[in-house]
Amino acid sequence: MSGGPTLPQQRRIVTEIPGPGSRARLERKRTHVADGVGTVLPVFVVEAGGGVLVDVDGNALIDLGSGIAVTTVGNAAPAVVERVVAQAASFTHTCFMVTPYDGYVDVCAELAGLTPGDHPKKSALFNSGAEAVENAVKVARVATGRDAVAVFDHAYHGRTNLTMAMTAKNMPYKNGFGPFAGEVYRAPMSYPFRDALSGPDAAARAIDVLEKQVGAGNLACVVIEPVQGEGGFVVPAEGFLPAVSRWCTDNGVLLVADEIQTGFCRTGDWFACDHEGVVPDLVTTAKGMAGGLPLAAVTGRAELMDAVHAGGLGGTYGGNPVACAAALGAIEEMRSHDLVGRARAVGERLGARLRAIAEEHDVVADVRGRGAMMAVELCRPGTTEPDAARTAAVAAHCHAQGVVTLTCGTWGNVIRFLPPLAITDELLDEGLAVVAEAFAATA
Ligand code: PLZ
Repeated sequence: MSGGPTLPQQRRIVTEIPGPGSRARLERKRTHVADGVGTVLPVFVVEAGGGVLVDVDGNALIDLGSGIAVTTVGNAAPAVVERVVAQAASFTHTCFMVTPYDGYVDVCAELAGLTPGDHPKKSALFNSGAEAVENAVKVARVATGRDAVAVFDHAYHGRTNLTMAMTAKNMPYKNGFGPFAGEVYRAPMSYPFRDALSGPDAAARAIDVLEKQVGAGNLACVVIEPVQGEGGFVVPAEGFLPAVSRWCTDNGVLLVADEIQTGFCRTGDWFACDHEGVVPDLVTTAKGMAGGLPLAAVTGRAELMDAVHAGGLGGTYGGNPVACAAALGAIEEMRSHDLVGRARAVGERLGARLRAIAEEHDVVADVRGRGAMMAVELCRPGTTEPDAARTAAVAAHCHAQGVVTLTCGTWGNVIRFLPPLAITDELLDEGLAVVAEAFAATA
């Protein structure tokens, strides 16, 4: 068995989904895995490559979710596999805080070059997105000497205690898990479909809340996803991010861009902030950066990153050598296959198909996104009333037909598309044909 791009890039359904092999394993999962850990589509995967997942029953599924925006370079991408195998064979761990190695420093050097802005930058590496966000807040608090953290409606920043406080949605992320970390304040987001405000007007509304309810002088940082992920692929109106950024600069508040979902080519730029030329003080990255291995980073202005005392940042596994090798492989794939350009092309294809679906089905109230990060929001026709039931039905139909789609949104009424950028046009078209069929079948 071998995954990677040698795997035939075709959908093949040979049993019902999930098939008998997956159903038997699901029983085992119920016995041994905590019920709190859910699964979107319970087929057990045995190999994967490019834009295809193969399950234990021999079904080949089209992946339009990239394991939540992770396998941007494709599953089991050659440069990732090659470097991971070589690194694992030479050494798997030393702990960078004990005895360092090149891979960690190489990743930090890449991050300095790739993230927005050409000022001197430094990075620290971690295991997960949530951990990166936590550390960005730590850096911002030490660098500014202030406590308060501003986040936005619909935000998602993780599941740890501080990041739960920063995440907006109660179910399933926060319910019963409090008390949450203090000094986290929420401002209204620019959400053009729902507020019809211009970017500058939405920024003025958010800034007014922060000035009146928190006070600029108390704020260490404003943390924002430049395009929101879990919250519903909300793209702020043009001018919103630049205005928030300017206000931060004028008030000594650090702007932290959470690019964990948007970063590394996903939106058709290296980073979503690049689209409007916004240069954040700190950037958090994870997901797509390392082609499937757990790696995350905080990258920021050198003087801010260096405000933290020696030993103040770290962790046993942060910047693990195998994960760093994977990141260097993933970045190599992004460059050699021009995945920034590919994300734009995938976005055009996706956008055209989704707009065609919207023409035919008035339950689709909004089509939005950027690059290979596109979504449809479903509402009761002619209203902005969320239709989560129809959303779930469309997704379930896609799953039964072997197309992995993900939902998101505060009201659970958004279907998001974030295919691996290694997906072929044919496979993408076939996946989207199934999505169109799903809208018709659930009408
Ligand atoms: N910030 C913008 O998208 C992770 C979460 C899935 P971790 N999003 C997927 C789930 O249900 O747990 C995410 C993100 C943004 C932070 C995170 C957190 O990243 O690597 O999951 O901790």
